[in-house]
Amino acid sequence: MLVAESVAREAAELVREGRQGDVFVAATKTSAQDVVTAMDLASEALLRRRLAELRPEDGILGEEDALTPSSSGTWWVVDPIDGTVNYLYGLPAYAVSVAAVSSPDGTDPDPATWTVLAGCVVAPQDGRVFLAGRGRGATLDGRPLRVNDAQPLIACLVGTGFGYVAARRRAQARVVAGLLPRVRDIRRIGSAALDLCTLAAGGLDLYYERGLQPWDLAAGSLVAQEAGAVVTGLRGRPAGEAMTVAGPPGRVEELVAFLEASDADQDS
Ligand code: LIP
Repeated sequence: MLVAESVAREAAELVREGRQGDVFVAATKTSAQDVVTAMDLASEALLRRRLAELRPEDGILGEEDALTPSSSGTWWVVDPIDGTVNYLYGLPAYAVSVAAVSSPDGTDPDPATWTVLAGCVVAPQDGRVFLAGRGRGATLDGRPLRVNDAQPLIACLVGTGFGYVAARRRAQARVVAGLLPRVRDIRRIGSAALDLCTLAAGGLDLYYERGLQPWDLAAGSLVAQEAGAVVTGLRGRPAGEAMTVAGPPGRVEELVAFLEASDADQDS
């Protein structure tokens, strides 16, 4: 936990300072809307450098650079800026996310099989620090976190997000259109890490999203679980790229059932 918090804070300070000036798009990925800024690259370079110094035997899986191998069975899964579009537009909902995970028999880190050991999500704009250790609870700025008690679905504030590719967004629009009349309201924060941490802090009742990458999910999923949330996929599968659903036991099942019936894990 100490290493996760230390390096996440360092990268968050770099990212915060970088927002004082102009922010430019350095590259795009899956579509013209899927942007990378120079600060994404600088933040991940800092995270990789510091983790190599502090934990040289561990591997690193990051959003912007290649997987580095692990000789310890532990990997660091990092998102240098989660919520890059918000960062580009100067909107406050972006975060640095750092998690330590172990994989069975040294296989590469995969949300379907990994065990998240520690996670830290730092919101550079306002300095919030979300921190969790496996079996050690979750905190926001040192204060314990607990998810909201299960509410009837119609009373639930539900977070979600949308992909960068038009075909997926069309399918996601169909799903959210069916859900909206069934819930209190929808919030689209723009950072999966902050969605999961906001759920842990009681700012959302439920969260779901299709298309999360390992680095979007790793730290925030542990913060949510350690705050009492169930974090899962659909059809008995673990949370991952196909679908991630999070919420209190006794309510999350109803959202899972709706998403399964809506084929929300498909792009058709
Ligand atoms: C973002 C996710 C968010 C999703 C966005 C984007 P990025 O990650 O955290 O949940 O809705 O489309 O994928 O690209 O800012 O690291």
